[in-house]
Amino acid sequence: PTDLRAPELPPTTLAARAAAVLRDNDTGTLVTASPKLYPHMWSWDAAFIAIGLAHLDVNRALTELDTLLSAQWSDGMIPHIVFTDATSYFPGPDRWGTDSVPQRPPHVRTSGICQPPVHAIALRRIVDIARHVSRDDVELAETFAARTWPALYRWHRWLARHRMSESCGLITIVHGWESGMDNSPRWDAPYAHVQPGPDLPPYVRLDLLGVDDPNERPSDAEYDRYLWLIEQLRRADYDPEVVPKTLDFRVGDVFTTALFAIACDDLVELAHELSLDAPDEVAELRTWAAHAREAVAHSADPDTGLAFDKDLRNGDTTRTTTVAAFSPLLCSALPEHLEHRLLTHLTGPAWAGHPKFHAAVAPSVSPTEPGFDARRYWRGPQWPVLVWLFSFAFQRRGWTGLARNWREQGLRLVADGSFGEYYEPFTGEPLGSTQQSWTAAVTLDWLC
Ligand code: 2M8
Repeated sequence: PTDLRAPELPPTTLAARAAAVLRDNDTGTLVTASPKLYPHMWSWDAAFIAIGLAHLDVNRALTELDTLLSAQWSDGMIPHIVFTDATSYFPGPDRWGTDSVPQRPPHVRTSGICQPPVHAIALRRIVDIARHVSRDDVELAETFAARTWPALYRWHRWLARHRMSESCGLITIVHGWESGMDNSPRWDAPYAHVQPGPDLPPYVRLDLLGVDDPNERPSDAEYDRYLWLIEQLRRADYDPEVVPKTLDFRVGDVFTTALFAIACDDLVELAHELSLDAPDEVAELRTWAAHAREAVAHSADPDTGLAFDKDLRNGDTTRTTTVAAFSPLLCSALPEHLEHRLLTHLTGPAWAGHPKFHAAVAPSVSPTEPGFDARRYWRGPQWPVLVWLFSFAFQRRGWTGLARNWREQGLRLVADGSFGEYYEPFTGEPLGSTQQSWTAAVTLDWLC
């Protein structure tokens, strides 16, 4: 029904509105993920936001990455939240309890886990955008990239050292929040091992105040588990050696691993383009990229190409099909015939080509899957930021027609100008937060 969506805006108006969202959410040195629900900086949101900002002001885009990198822990981890002074989000810095952790830089409060490593992808994209703007902007972006390359390398080294699973090679996550797809059905089986203890300190959820309907968010039982893992992290003093061996949630994540592979490629490319003298580091990045690709390939079903996560507590392959199962397409992990089969499935009627969808892009979970819920967060809705990632990957692969198609359909999704966090796939109704910064950012990248 049309009353669930505002009418489509023409591209110039849409671009102006997207720019206004980024400006309105800008605190000066960081753009919050959204005004009400997420009043802080999130790690992977910041990368996409920086890409959007680059279309408005390259210098401001670089500041965004600088702010994030200035919160990098001394061991290399980029934390998943950099906190502002806002108190309307839970769990805030006190609950994370990272103030006494020696790796955390003293001037800024952060969470104590990470998110998908898309930052090198963003930096390379920003350098590209700058090349289309002006000579001064190229100079700025390249100088910045040369200065921050070592920090991004250290971030990747942290992942390779502490999170590349010895058994399957996938990047290990220790909290669903690290995947960015918090309550995806991918994590239902691994979360079944997480049994909150009686000593879980009490808490009040604030996220439900930021949405129209609590059914668009994770359940209370899920939140108890999320909070219990924070207790376990605190008790392990956020020690990167201890955490991946002891937490009750330990999963090899195919999607994060695929992104790590292409982000390593991008750091290698940047080193070449900028003539950086770092031969050993470049060699390591190549090795990590190759290992990550192998691990993704290994996690793929030999008949369908669908890739599955690995529950590292019991060695189980989690056979839940979500959009993450198409991760091999992001990093070209499969032989051509299998890749073709996987792509046909992704664009076919169970996924992006579902005949009843408002926009022909992949949902987070297909309506044909048992865990599907059209309105609940990472359990069914379409996410513009994921559409961007896939269309961007298609473009890199040289599949330009497909990339253009997903961009057009992505724009159809966001054309109501509300910049929803996610969208109900059949009606196109915006759900979750509105004025979501990364939605505005990818809209700008599509339009500019
Ligand atoms: C969502 O996650 C946060 C926790 O990190 C939350 O629900 O409170 C996810 O969609 C995540 O991927 C995203 O980075 C974050 C901010 O947009 O919100």
